[in-house]
Amino acid sequence: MFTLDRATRIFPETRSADAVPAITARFLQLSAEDQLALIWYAYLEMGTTITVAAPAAARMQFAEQVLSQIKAMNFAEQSQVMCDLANRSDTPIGRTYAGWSVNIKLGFWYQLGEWMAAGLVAPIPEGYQLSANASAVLSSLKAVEQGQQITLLRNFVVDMGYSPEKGVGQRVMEPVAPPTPEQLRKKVFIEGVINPTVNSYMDLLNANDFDALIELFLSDGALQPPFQKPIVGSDAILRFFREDCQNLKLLPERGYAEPTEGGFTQIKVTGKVQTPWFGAGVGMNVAWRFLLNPEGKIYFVAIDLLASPAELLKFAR
Ligand code: ECH
Ligand code: GLY
Ligand code: GLY
Ligand code: GLY
Repeated sequence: MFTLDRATRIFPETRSADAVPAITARFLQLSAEDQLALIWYAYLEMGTTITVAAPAAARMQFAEQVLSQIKAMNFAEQSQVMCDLANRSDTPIGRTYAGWSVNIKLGFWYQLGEWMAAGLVAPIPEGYQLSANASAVLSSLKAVEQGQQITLLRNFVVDMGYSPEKGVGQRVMEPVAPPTPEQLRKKVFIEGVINPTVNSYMDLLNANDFDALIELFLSDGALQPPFQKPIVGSDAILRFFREDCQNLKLLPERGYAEPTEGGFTQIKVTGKVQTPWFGAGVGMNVAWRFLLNPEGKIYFVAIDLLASPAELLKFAR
């Protein structure tokens, strides 16, 4: 029978973007000042080719109090707050920050970035010199695909702040919007795969219909996001969908299905994903690796950020 550990190893030829964890590890060795400056330069440079969407107001209300507190500080204090976040120091703001969902964290930094550009929040000092290591990390970041660049920026932001024990404490997340009405939903077409579970997975996630989506999973099923450990059990997966997966656009292109042991079916699909932050501006190349039980329920699905576009066409086991 399949164990979770074995399930994670289906389609072992799939090559994910190793550059992301490698660059993240090097980034984490840098000083807080270098980290902030590096992100600023990377963010400015990205802004010349892609546009980040302003966060929805519903999201910003959760960060508002901390943001106004920071806005009222002098430049030295503001720089200190930002360094404390990068250093993961134990401060009240660091603790509040750690309890926010990914999108609130991103919205918070989006606002600080706007204020830095407008001169309302301490800028990166003019003429700041990145250390040699930081320059090298920045060059590596600039050299990878845009989908990998935004994944790196997102990782950097997620890792900041202070959390005593990861995952403990109440999560602060934006409200879950109602799913897309039936008549406005679109259906995906996946070349080479005709599987009702896989098609429903894509269509329901695209419609933000998380309550129906979770019914496709076994109660002890698992979902593994890119570069993360599997999220196990339908309660935890549903929480993840509601907290982190609103308004994604899944654009699967092609796939390959085959029976495997115990009456299970393994299916690999490749295609693109868009995040609401960048819309059609960035298409991330991804693979979904599904393992379905004999009744067609999802026992496991991994989402991999692919190493290169060439991976979109690889379907060998
Ligand atoms: C400034 C300088 C000081 C320090 C900082 C600054 C601000 C930085 C800012 C950064 C903003 C970055 C953003 C990044 C967004 C990235 C989004 C990504 C989304 C990927 C989603 C994927 C979804 C995959 C999934 C699929 C499934 O089937 C299941 C669910 C799931 C400059 C001030 C910090 C503002 C906005 C990478 C791949 C397909 C697994 C989710
Ligand atoms: N190949 C799409 C990207 O740059 O992410
Ligand atoms: N946190 C996933 C996204 O919307 O980009
Ligand atoms: N602006 C990105 C979002 O609303 O998710």
